[in-house]
Amino acid sequence: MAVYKNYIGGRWISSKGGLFDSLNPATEKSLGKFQKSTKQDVDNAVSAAWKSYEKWRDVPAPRKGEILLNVAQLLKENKERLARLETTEMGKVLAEARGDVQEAIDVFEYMAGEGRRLLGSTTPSELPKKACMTFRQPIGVVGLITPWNFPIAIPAWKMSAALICGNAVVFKPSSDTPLCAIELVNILDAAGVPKGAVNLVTGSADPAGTAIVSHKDIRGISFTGSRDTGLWITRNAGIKKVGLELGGKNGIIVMDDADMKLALDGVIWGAFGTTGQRCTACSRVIVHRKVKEKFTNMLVERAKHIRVGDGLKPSTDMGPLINRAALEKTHHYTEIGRKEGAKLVCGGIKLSKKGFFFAPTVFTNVQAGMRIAREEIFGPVLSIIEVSDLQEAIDVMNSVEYGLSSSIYTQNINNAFEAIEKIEAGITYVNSSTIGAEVHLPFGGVKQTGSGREAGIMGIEEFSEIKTVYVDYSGKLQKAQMD
Ligand code: UN1
Repeated sequence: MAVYKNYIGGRWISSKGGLFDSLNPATEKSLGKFQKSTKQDVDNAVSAAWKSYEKWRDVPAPRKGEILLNVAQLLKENKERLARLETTEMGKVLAEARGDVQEAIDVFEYMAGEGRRLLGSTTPSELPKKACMTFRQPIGVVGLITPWNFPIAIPAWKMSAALICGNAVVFKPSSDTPLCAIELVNILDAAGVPKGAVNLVTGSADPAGTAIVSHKDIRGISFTGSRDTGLWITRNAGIKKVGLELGGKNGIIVMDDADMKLALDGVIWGAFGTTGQRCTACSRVIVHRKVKEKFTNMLVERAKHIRVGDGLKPSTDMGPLINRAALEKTHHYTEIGRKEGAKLVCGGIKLSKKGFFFAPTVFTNVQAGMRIAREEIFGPVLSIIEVSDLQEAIDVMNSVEYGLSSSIYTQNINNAFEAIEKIEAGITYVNSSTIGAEVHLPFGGVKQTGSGREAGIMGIEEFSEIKTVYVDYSGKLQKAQMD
């Protein structure tokens, strides 16, 4: 059995904390042993990162961009291999795993271009012969804590932005997908990212994640994961620059004037793509009462025919859940839904195979206040909620504590713009599903979904500090607000 190590200061190093396994969720077979990193490992990674930072910071940003472009190129050359590995470790179907690697390629290309921008601004002074401007500067050493559901793309969003801004990184991936992280770090190394600029420590939230969050020499944290962990981070990070991308309870509104077939495709993809394990997954369909019955029938018919299995098989539409705990949690929520009085019309069962397979599940007669309609399940469970008009649909959409993605299917432009204006979410799609974010646009949410935006130009904001500069060339003391 292969044993994989941490990558600290450009060397592969064992931890004294012991080992853990990463399992293929479709077969429950181990893919290898990984380091259970300790606080000492994190300390070592932070020291190595600071050492490297001193040099990396001073590399001209366009040159940094060339290295990021090399990363994109190597990801392209390894796309198929990485996608297969990702399906094996994370479970998503191969076509989606390819998409995940493509998203990483896209963001490294985008951020490479940022190397020739990283724009500051200039503005006039209130005084003569005085220039006012801003420059972007790195934060320093940043901690990146990433989830398993996009095990290549999400680390890539964070790393590409962190590196182009001149930061050095301590990277802790989810314990469910350490092998994808190792592969990504290998590619960064081969592309010419200097030793120590990216340091990898594998292992669990406690002690490795905790040590990163509370580390006095880490100046920024970027985290994607659960709301509870996000809350813990806000309480324990101290005064650091923190970006959080937490949960979602994303809805799709289907109006009575919607193109039903198009809406159906969007709902199926949003709810059951990645086995419902996206922050952006659709877990609520908010449907106009005039079309509710028709739409429900169409939906159940499609959901029943989704082929669940190993994501490597071309015949599979939906892969397994990530682990046994996720399987139990999803099952538990279907029990909660039943007890709350929702009507189970499809699925609701664990599939009797090896691996963490759960049937695509649909509930009707769901009330907006029920737990299955409010809490993030992160599995293939969809709730159908009936409404009478657009206003009620928007109220239901906004009744949850999260606000990441949202969508409306309608042929009426007034409905569309009303929804864009009134839905409380970081992302609204019109006539498209809740998933499908592109890397050059901001990504993130409102309310309990978190703070900050990733990707695009906003990703640069997250990983840089602004230096304000005044240059007085008058040759005398000029006093702002007084002269
Ligand atoms: C996530 O689920 O955390 O739009 C990220 C999408 C993907 C990114 C999802 N491009 O669903």
